[in-house]
Amino acid sequence: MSEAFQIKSDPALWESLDMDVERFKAVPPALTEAFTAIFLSQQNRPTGMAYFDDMVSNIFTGRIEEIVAAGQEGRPVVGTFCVYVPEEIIQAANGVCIGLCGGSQGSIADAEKILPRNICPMVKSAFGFKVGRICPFFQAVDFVYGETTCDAKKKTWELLDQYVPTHVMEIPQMKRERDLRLWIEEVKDFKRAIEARVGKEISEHDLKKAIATLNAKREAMQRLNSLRHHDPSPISGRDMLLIQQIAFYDIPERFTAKVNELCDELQERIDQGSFAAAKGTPRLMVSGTPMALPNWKLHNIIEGAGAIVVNEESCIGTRYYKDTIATDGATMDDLLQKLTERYMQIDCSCFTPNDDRIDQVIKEYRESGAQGLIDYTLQFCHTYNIEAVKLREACAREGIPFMAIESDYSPEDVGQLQTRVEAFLEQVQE
Ligand code: BJ8
Repeated sequence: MSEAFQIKSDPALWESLDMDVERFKAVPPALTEAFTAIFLSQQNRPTGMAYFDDMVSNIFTGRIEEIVAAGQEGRPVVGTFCVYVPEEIIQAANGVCIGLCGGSQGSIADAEKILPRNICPMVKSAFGFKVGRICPFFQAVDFVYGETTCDAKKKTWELLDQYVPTHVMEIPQMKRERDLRLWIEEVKDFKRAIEARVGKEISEHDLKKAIATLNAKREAMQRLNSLRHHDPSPISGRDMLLIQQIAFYDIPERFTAKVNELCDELQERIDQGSFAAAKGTPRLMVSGTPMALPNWKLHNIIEGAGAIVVNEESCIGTRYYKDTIATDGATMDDLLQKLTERYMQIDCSCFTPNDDRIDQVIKEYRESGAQGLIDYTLQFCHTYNIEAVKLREACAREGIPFMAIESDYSPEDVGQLQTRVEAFLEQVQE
C-alpha cells in the first residue's frame, strides 16, 4: 500500500479552475511524502482507513471533479471557515459545503504579502491559498461565508471579498436571550441568501431531511470517538484527526456510511484485542484551536514520542459533532429555532463567558481515559490563548496534568515541542 500511495495530479483540471498550475504541481508530491511518512508508516491500521486514504489521494482531483460537477448541475458550492455556519441549510438546498480553513505553511508567504504577519496562521494560510490561486477547493466555490468570531477572521473577510464573493454572518459574542435572537436573524438571512442563489425556497421537508443527514454524520462521529476511547485504543490519534479533517470536504452521506463501517471494524478489533497501541501506552487528550488539513504537526510529535492521542476537543474534533438537532419541529420556525439553539451550544472561545467549554473539556477528558491534557493554541489566537488560563486552573483543581502549547505551521519549533512533549509524558507517567 505505502509504495502505491500517491496524491493525484490533474493539471488540466487545475488550469480550468484558473489555478497557478506551475506552482501547484509541486504540492501533491510533497504532500504524498508527508502523508506516507506520518500515516502509512503506522503499524496495524484498521483496513477501513483505506477509504480515507483514498479521499486524500483524490483531494486535488476526484473530489474536485465531483464539486465542479455539482456546480455545473446548478447546485450551490459554498466555502466556510467556521462550524457556526449552518451547513444543514446548504444541504437542504442540495448544495455542497466545503471547509476552507488553511492548515499549510505553503500559503503563508502569499498571505503575508498583504496581511500583517502577526495574525493566526489558519487565517493567513486560507487567505494565501486564494491570493496565490493554489487551492482547488477555493477556486471551485461560488462564494464563501465568513463570520465575526475573531478579529483576524472578520477583518480578513473584507480583503478576501476582493478575490471571491465573501458574505459574513454575525456570530454573537455572548449567549444571552437577545444574542440568540440576533443569531436566529442571521440564520434566516443565510437561508434567504442560499435560496436566492438556487432560486427556490427551502421547504420544511428539505430542511428536516438535511438535519437528519447531518445528525447521522455527527452521530457516526460520536460513535467513532467513543470506540476510540477504549483502552487500549483501536485507532491512532493521527487517523482520527485525519477522519475529522476529511469530514469538512467529503459528501456527508458517503462519509457517514464509511465512518460507520469503520466503527463496525473497530468494535471487532476491540473484541479481538487488536489495537493501535499496546496497553500501557500513555494517553493524551488535545484541546483548543482547530487543526485544519494538512496540520498534523502536534499529533505526529505526540505519537512519535510513543503516546497516543485519545480525544480532540476542537472544531475539527468534538465541537463539530457533540450536538445534534431535534427533528420534531412542525414548522420552519420551529426547525430554525432548534437549529439555532444547537449551534449556540458550540463553545468557541470567542464567546464570553465561556465556562461551558471548560466543563466540556473536563467531561471529555474523563470519558476518553486520558492521562494528561495538552491545550493547543495557534499563534496569535488570543481567545484560546487567554482561555487556557482558566483551563489550567480547572485542571489543577481536578488533578489533571496540563500543558499549554502555542505553535504555528512552520517546522522551526518541532524540536522544542518534541522536548516539551517528552517531558510532559514523563510527568504523566510518574
Ligand atoms: S467556532 S474555534 S471554527 S471560530 S484559531 S481563526 S479563533 S485566531 S478557528 Fe474557529 Fe469557529 Fe471558533 Fe470553531 Fe481566529 Fe483563533 Fe485563528 Fe480560530
